[in-house]
Amino acid sequence: MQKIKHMKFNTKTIHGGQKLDPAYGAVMPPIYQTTTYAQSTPGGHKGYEYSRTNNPTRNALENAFASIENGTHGLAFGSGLAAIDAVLKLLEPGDEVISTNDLYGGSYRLFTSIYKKFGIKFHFISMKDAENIETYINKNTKLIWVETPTNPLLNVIDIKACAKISKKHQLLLAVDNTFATPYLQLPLDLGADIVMHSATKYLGGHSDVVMGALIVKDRELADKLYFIQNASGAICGPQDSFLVLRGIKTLHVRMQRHCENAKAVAQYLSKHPKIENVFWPGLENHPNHKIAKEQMADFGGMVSFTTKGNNYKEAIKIVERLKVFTLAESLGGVESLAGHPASMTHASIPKEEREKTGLLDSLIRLSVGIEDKEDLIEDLNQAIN
Ligand code: P1T
Repeated sequence: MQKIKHMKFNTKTIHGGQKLDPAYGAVMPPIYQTTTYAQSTPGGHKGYEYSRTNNPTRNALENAFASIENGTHGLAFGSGLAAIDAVLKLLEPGDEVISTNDLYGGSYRLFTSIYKKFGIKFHFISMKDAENIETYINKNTKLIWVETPTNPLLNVIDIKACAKISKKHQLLLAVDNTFATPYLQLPLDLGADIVMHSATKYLGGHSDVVMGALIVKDRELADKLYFIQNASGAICGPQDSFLVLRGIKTLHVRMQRHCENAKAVAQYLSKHPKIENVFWPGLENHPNHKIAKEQMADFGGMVSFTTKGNNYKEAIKIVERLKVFTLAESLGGVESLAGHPASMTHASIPKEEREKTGLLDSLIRLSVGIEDKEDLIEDLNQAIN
């Protein structure tokens, strides 16, 4: 039995969807490291048959996912890309997808290198103005794929406006909520049908797990996705489920500090004479600052910037000189990371495509951690100067 019915967000991160352990009263769900479950007679079991289909530790996490995103059903996968893959398996050859043109390079690679050859057509478009989506809708369109804020340029897309369009044309709207997390924005409340996460990032929060999540609020859609999850089998293990469940319990306190530190870093970079552009939705000159203010509770922990004159070599030198920030792929952990998207996370997008969206060779992406902000700024200062 769920502890209490109507919880506020911070309470949900700790208790949402959780049941007290009936066996010994363990406060955390046990790690059910088991493949299979004894049956007294064929089909005579306690709700669990085989751990690809269902596992109590994974279920505890999936219930937490559903709770924090205001959904009714959560599903955990072996990676963020496995979660996206499950959504795409809802489609059939001939179907069309309209996607944000600025998105994680691995999502782009999955769309173009795997699903294109199965006859799915993708339109990568700017959604800074959501009305642009309607231009690309035809009778084959089935799915709108939105990442907001986008990786790595931190564009913000109006989810409510996208939902209005998806509902008008009876399309599915999926939102990759990895950068924002439910602490900052709740896409299902804004009208989305599917929320997706690379739980590897802020939900896990400690750079020790690779995992994906889907959350929905419709029974029929949930059943289709559960079928795909079981039939394709890209699940995560019980140990990883436990770790991400533990991570979620501090999501709200971590996010608060990520946002506070990112604000200080973005303000510092904005004033630096060697920096050309700073991308952070909380800056008043951010092109979608107004939408960000409306749909997000704060502006997140990711900050990107370019050097003056789009100087590639200078950007590489900066990331190499950093000492507190670690040069590494990924984001959303407690420690600060820096990346060079053009040669790292977004290298799978052709250069011409990258540059069309503004992803320049001098772009540096920071995942601002929860260290002392003074140390982070001092580190950036020594690396840039
Ligand atoms: O890495 P994985 O858990 O499979 O998640 C893929 C993914 C999906 N969506 C977004 C917005 C992401 O940022 C990612 C993964 N991103 C990185 C590894 C990165 O460094 O940007």
